Amino acid sequence: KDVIPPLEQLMVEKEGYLQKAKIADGGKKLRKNWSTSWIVLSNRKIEFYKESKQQALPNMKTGHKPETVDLCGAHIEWTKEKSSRKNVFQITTASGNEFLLQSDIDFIILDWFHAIKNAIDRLPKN
Ligand code: I3P
Repeated sequence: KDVIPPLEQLMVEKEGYLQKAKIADGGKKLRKNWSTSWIVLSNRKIEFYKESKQQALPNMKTGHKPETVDLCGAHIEWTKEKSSRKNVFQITTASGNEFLLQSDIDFIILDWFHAIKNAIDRLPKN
């Protein structure tokens, strides 16, 4: 039987594992806690899952929503000050949420940086 993918999935631009730490929520600093996250980038948002989206589907059915980052009005920049790790960039949302993303593998983090930056640059700033 043919499975019709949800419309949202047709717009997925990139997905994969990165190290993630949320360091602020609505401008309020959080204790840094790195964890592996499955990152799904689409036109105007990023979703963070604990495991791949396919594996996460049963959870979604029971109403567990992934953490979502609205890229409208967001900023992305490399940072050396916010972590002792290499290859770290920060995404800051219009609502004041701050996320660090990291990979030890140079080309992987570079691909992600450019994909997210391109998505942000295509969006209106508010
Ligand atoms: C933090 C943990 C983080 C580290 C952070 C520590 O300690 O070791 O991995 O960030 O450094 O405070 P804890 O687990 O006790 O909260 P990096 O790995 O990014 O350096 P920081 O305080 O300099 O941010």
